[in-house]
Amino acid sequence: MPDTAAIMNKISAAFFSCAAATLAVVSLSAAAQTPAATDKITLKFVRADSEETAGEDGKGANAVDGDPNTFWHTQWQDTNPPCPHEIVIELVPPSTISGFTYLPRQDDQVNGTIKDYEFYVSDDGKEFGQPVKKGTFPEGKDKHTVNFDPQKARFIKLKALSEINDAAWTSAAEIGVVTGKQEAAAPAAIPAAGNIKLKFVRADSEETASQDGHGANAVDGNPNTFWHTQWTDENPPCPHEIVIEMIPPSTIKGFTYLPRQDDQVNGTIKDYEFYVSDDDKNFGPPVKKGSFAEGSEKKTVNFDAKKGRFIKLKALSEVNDAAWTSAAEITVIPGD
Ligand SMILES: [Ca+2]
Ligand SMILES: [Ca+2]
Repeated sequence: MPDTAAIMNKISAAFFSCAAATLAVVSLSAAAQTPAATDKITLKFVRADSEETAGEDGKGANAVDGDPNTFWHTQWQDTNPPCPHEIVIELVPPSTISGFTYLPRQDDQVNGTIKDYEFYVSDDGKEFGQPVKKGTFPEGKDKHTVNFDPQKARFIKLKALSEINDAAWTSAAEIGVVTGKQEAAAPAAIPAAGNIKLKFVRADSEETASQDGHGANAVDGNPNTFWHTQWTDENPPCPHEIVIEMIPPSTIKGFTYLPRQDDQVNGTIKDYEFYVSDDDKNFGPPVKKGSFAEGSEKKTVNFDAKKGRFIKLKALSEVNDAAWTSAAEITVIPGD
C-alpha cells in the first residue's frame, strides 16, 4: 500500500456523525505542570494522510498534544477517504523504543477508532520498510499499549488498516511511545475549561525509601510514576487509602484508576471503596464500592453525580491479596 496514496484526496461526500470533541469526557485532571516524558522524548506531528479541519478540529497534531480530549480525525465533511490511514510522528531526539500506545477518542463516539493496525519506524520519515508490529486493538476506549523488540527510531508511523465498525475514518486521541519501562508522551496539556485540578492530601502509607512511592505520584499526570505503600521496613496491610482535593470543589460522576504501568502488579487494587466529601476527615458512606477488572489498563467507574471538595479511594484488597496498594493515576470524571 503506497504511503502517500491518500494524501490530499478529494472524494466528495458529506457525513455528519463525527461530532465535536466538545462532548465531555473523562479528563486528565492532574495538575499539568511538567511534561510526562521522563526520558525527554518529544513527539512532533509530521503528517497525516487526511485531517478533518472544517467540520471539527481533527488535525493530526491533536494526536500528540498530551490532551486526551483532542483527537486526530480523518476527513468526513466534504470527503470520506477510506482506510488505510496513517500518521507520521517524529521523535525528538531519535530514540530506542520498545512499544507504542494508542488512546482512542474519549468522547461518547467511536468513529475512527482503529481496529487493525501496522506500526513502523524509520530514520528518514520516508522509507519505513516492513512494520515492526501489526495487530488488532481490543475494543474499548482504554489506552492500548503494544510492545515489541527495541527499535531505534527517529520517525514512527501508525497505519490504520480498518475501523472498529469498518467505516472509512481513523481517529486517535493520543499516540505515545514506550522507551524501556518509560512511556514518552507529548507534554501534558493545560486542562481544558471545566477540568478539575487534583491535589494530593494524604495517604496512610507511602514507600519513599526504596522507591519513589509518594502519594502525590497518583495525581501528577504521569502514568510512569505511582503511589506505593511501604514495603522496605514494614508492610502495613490493606485497607489503604489516599485522599485528594479537587480544586475547585466540583460535582463528579465517576473516577478512573490507572494501575502501575511497569512490568509488576504489586499493589494493584482489587476491591475498593470510593468517597466524595466536603470534609477531608468525615467522608460518610462510600458513593461506590466494587472490584476492578484485572489488567493494567485504566479502569473507569461511574456513579450518581455528587459534589464535594475531597475524594478518597480506599483499597480493600490487592490483586494477589498482598499487603500493598499502588496507583499510577487517579482522576475524576466531571459531572454536568
Ligand atoms: Ca490529543
Ligand atoms: Ca503518576
